[in-house]
Amino acid sequence: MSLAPGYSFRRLILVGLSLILAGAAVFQFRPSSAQTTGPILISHADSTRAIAFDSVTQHREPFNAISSIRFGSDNHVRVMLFAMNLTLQPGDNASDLNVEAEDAAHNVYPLTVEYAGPVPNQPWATSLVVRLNPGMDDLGDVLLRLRYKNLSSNRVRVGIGHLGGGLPDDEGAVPTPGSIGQINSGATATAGNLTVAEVEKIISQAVSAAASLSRPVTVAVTDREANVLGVFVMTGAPGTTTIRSVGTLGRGLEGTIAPASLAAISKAGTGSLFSTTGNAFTTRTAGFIIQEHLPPGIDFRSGGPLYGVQFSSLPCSDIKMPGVPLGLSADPGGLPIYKDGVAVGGVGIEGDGIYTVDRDPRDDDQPIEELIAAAAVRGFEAPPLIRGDNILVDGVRLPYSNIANPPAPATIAFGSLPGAVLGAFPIRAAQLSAFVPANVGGVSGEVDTRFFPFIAGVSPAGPNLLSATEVQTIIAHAAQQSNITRAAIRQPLGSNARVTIAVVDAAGKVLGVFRQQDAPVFGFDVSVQKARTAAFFSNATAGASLSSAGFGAYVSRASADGLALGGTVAFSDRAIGFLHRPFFPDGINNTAAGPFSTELGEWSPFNVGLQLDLIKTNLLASIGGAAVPCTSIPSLPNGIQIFPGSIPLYKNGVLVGAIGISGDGVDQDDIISAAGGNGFSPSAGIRSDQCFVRGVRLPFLKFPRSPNL
Ligand SMILES: [Ca+2]
Ligand SMILES: [Ca+2]
Repeated sequence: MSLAPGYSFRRLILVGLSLILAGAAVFQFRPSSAQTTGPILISHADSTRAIAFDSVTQHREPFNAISSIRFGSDNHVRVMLFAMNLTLQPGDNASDLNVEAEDAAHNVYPLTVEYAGPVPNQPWATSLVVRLNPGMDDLGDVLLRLRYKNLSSNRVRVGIGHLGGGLPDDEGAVPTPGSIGQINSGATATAGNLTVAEVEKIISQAVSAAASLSRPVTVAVTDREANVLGVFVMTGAPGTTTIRSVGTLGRGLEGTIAPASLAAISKAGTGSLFSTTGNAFTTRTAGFIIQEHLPPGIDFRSGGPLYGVQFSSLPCSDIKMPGVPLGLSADPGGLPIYKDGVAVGGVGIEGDGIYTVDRDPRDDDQPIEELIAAAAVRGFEAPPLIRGDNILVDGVRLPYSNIANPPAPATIAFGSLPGAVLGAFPIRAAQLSAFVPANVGGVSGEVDTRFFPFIAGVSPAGPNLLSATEVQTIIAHAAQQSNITRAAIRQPLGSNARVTIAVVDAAGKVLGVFRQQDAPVFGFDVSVQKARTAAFFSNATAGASLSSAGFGAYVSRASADGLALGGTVAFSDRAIGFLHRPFFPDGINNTAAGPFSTELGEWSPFNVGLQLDLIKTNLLASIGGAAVPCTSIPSLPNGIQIFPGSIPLYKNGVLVGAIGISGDGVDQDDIISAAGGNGFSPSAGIRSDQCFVRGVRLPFLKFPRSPNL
């Protein structure tokens, strides 16, 4: 290996980028072309410590000035730093930049800048490779300053030899994450930054493409958190769509007729809620990961990792408000919207009269709705690196969109488009975010103030309640584990997971929710669903609650499989999901369904079994405008979830609640659940993996191999 110029800079830059983006959920920063203010060296969100790592080994600080291994023509160590507000004038290059380090004794070390270049897809950020001075021994913290001509940056802190010591921060020094302070503006932050003009442009591009194809459709645009920013109905567009996949017509939601506008909103919202600066997913991606096999159609493979996610962020939810009308969508034709590499919303197209799931990922079908959605997002595309088709799950490449070359007819002016804006959904800009910045356990993130500060549980009554301090500890431990867990669904490779962490008490009351910076928003609702599912099924009242709510048939089926649902078993969501598949064991063809699932003959993603049956009545009522919880069971107000990422919590052998995690791969969600629940775990003897159903051991948790960064 040699440190030739350009050595893997792109990969290194992208590793650093993921760190920068810890502070970049809400911002818009445009460097001026004529630079008059100094550059800004980027720090972590909660300190003046630099975002920095060894440019060869990618190790983080502390750094030694001299490498024990000779990678190139010398053994000096190079460190990668990042700057904002730095625009080199034509003809200038790295040699016009200087970095100096000052130690505790006020010795100043000039450092050579060997490389300066833009960060891919982040034109506001510059990456720098700086060669350390061999005279820098075990100094502890030094303060680094960047100079460009007569302009000087802030100073950031880096540990040489060891962390700590060094000079105090400069007077007035503040953290400088990729945000210029707007990250701290709290309640004034918006859910992405789409403007009215941009919403109109996206709709115009969609409608112009649809008109050129003579296919009138309904177009919806949503912001980062799935607030509707406008719905446009073309003249002649079908007013309704029919929910239909495999399975028996009339069962579950199969055959249900829904307004096309609500389908379009659900598709746009899915693009919004699934996508981040680290991954861009579409409704086609969603359809791939919710079916009875992964990949769909491949026998003897277990179900999709997000099996059941379609029934989350529902309009009846008490957590994600507003929800998406039909839940998350798997009907191709919903794409995320990006600006400068940042996820800012989604667009959804409905117009073919069917709301479905792609059952065959092999045929490269190009549905009209997906063609039009791809035309809509021209100029707002997701960065190629983070698209679903650059993300592999268990070695399987996820789909993104089947449209490589969207139609691009001349764009008709918004005011001349054939059709009208739907009165209920006028055009508007990105809405206020439901989240405000917060830091838990040293980890940056966001909270909904309804669920922060964290509170104590109220169930079960008695001495074993979770205290607010314990909830804080549990969530902090989970966040700290997530920060060191290698992400499954984020680019660049080597990023850490970003998840939402929820803790509930034994009756499903939310005690706290913390969303890591840039965690996908769908996990907000799902993390609570997962926690409530573990608490509910592990509770002594589970069977009785289901029976009294009219779902006794499922209790009987569980009983026939030897499961009493009476509080003697600690059920993780991985276990409940395993019992809620149309095959038992999961994915094994020619077997009977699990006790909570529809049998395969009438099964579909719209007729899954208990999960849907619990919510069906109230979901349909809420789509019609009723203000009702998703189920009639008080401890399950936003329904249950049936893919992994939660465990029940115990004190002194008493069930006190559960923790739920959502946002990355499900094995990652499991290990983060376990870390959060450490000290409150069920005793080994009552875990679900001590149970056998039809001779098969149930799972409890599954961790990723070599999980940590
Ligand atoms: Ca459709
Ligand atoms: Ca297909």
